[in-house]
Amino acid sequence: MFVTLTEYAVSSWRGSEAYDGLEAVVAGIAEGAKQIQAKVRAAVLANAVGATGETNVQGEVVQILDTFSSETLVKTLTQCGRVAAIGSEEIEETVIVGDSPAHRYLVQMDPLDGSSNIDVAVSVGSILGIWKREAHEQVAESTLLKKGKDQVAAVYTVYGSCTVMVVATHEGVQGFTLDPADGIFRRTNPDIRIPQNNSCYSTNEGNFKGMERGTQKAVEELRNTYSLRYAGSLVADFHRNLLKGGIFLYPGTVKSPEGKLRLMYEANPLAFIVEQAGGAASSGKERILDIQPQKLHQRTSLIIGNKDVVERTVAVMNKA
Ligand code: AHM
Ligand code: MG
Repeated sequence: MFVTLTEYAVSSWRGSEAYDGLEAVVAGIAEGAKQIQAKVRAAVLANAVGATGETNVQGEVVQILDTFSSETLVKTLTQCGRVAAIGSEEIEETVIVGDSPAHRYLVQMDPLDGSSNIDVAVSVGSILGIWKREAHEQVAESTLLKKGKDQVAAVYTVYGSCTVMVVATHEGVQGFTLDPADGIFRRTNPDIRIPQNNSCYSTNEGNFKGMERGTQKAVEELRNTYSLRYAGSLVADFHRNLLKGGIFLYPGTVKSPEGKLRLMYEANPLAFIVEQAGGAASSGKERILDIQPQKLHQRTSLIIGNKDVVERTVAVMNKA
């Protein structure tokens, strides 16, 4: 029999000082994810695909489903009663929820990753990093600017051929699948460890010409060694590499040295998860989890996956 997400959360976290209230936060994410995956699957028939006509804080086109996903998770995380503040890719300012002693957690999220794949039936997902608020710590935007290594948990979901939810704490990484028969997440992938036999690399080869020479050499080496797999949704590429072994890189280019991906709600949560699963994540200059954030929406170059391959790739990048 499969352990349900609720059973896992209750047996692992209830009554523990380190994870007090995390059960409610993860239940809030699970509820939001269920609503988002239903909306994603019904979107074309419900005429809910396409752009809203607005651009987000990154200057990127906002899709109707981006806005729906952000509003849904803000609502379910607010209702869970344990979240003090939320940072969202789709919202410029920090959302302040509450500052009572019960509001112990801070969440940073990319509510719907893989925007360019929303309308074409390719996997998308949500990415969330969870930090703890110190008792009596004031809740403001700066409160959310904590290093990735201070996360207490991280979660991502994939809305693909099935809906999965991966939850990591310092106790390890657990994978759950939504049972369409009754809407319950059941644990299908206990204690995930990234397999040692790295088999693929994932990067946007179309950016090759714009890369630094060292990065080009690293990509050439990967190209000559592994199969290329690139969906164009970070969360989907990451999930495959986590389960099968692999490296994902979205490095900076000469024109955009910081790359495209966002530190607080893309790189940090996935870096926490990959490290808990035995892998590694680097910006090319330092460990992702050690970066001191300066602002909510800052970008970073990201190299993430099997530890040995990440280390070798970063070494080649920096040799030239
Ligand atoms: P998004 O959060 O707006 O969807 O953008 C991030 C996405 C990642 O999911 C993916 O890895 C990357 O952008 C793909 O970018 P590109 O099309 O430049 O390869
Ligand atoms: Mg994204």
